This record gives sequence, structure tokens and C-alpha cells, in this order.
Amino acid sequence: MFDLSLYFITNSDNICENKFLNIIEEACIGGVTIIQLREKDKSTKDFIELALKVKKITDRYNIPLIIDDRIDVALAVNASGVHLGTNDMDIKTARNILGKDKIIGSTAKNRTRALESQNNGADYLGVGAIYNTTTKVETKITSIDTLKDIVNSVDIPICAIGGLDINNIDILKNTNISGVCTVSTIMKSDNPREYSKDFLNKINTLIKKENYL
Ligand code: TZP
Ligand code: MG
Repeated sequence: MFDLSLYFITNSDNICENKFLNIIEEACIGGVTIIQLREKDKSTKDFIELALKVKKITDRYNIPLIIDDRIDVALAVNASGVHLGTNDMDIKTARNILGKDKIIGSTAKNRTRALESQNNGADYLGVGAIYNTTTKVETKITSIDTLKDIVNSVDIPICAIGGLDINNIDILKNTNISGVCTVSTIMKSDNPREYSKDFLNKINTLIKKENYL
């Protein structure tokens, strides 16, 4: 069981480790429901060392930790799962390696990828970017029509991503998504605890609880 309502994806660029870990802890206290550690530039060794520190925090608050891209890192730290994009390991192979109990998320920007991900064993989909993002990522805008088409095509829960903040998520009303992903709003907040709390409250006014896995 996992709750995608407020899915916090971390970004450790340009901040010291103590501050990074503190933001994660504050976000946990504020109420983020799931966390992804997203590291694009770290060595395997450094990624694992950081993931162990992050997992100590997320375990304390009973929040699932997802590792971006790296099955090996997820296994090394016994994370709750992985998130895989189109250029990462294919979902079927990842499922074979990870077994049935780990969470596998997949990025999907169209119905074909969404259905293929579901059929190959993905547990949830990330769909976006809904808006332009300031976070370093190669992505394209996904229209609300495409988001709705994907939601209507699969049974697994869907999280919207990209440029989303507390003031612009009304666009997601009636899309039947299960949650909202964010990087920068929490990473850059002066008060990650309060922001997470307020953002979750706002999200809860938009999404239907029965969509939770
Ligand atoms: N994938 C699509 S948009 C994005 C990722 C990883 C970044 C989202 O970051 P932000 O700061 O919430 O716009
Ligand atoms: Mg990836």
C-alpha cells in the first residue's frame, strides 16, 4: 500500500548535505506521503551513502522511499521501490529483479507507454510535465487531455508532475489522478514543513481518496 497524494522528489544540487537532510525531515513532518531520491550526478558509492541517510529519516516517519533510475541502489539500501523512465531499465526486467513487493513507478507521456508499463508490472505512473519546470530535466509538456486519456486507459494510480504548486493545481480537478509530484516547491521553500502541510491539504480538496492504492 502506498499513498501518492503528495509525492516529494528531492534535488540535492547546490545545497549542503545537512540542509538537504533537514528539508527531507521537515517535509516528512509536514506530511509528504512518498519520497523519491533523484540523483543524476553522484557516483554509485555516494548515491548509496546518501540513500542510507535519507532512508533513516523516511523510515522514522514510515514514508516509502523510491530511488530514481537505479535498481542497484534501491536494492542496496532496501528502498521501497524505483522510478523508471523510458531510457532506464525496462519495467518487466525490473519487476523480475525486484520481485512483486517493491514499488515500481514509470514515466508515461502517452497511452501506449502507460499501457505497456501497466502490463509489464508498474505500480503507478508519473505523467507530465504539466507546466514548464525550473528543475533540470529533459521533458515535454503533457496536455491535460493526454493526462485524462492516460488516466482513463489504465487501472494503476497516476501522479501528475511538472511545475505544479499550491496555486496552480486546480487544472487537475476532475482528472482522477491520485497525487501530485513536486521537486522545487518543497526544496526551495523557506518552510518545507508548513509548505508540505498546506500543499497536501490543497491536494486533498482535489483528489478522490478511492483512487489510492
Ligand atoms: N519530470 C517531469 S517534470 C520533472 C520531472 C522530474 C521535474 C519537476 O520539478 P518541479 O520543480 O516540481 O517542476
Ligand atoms: Mg529516469
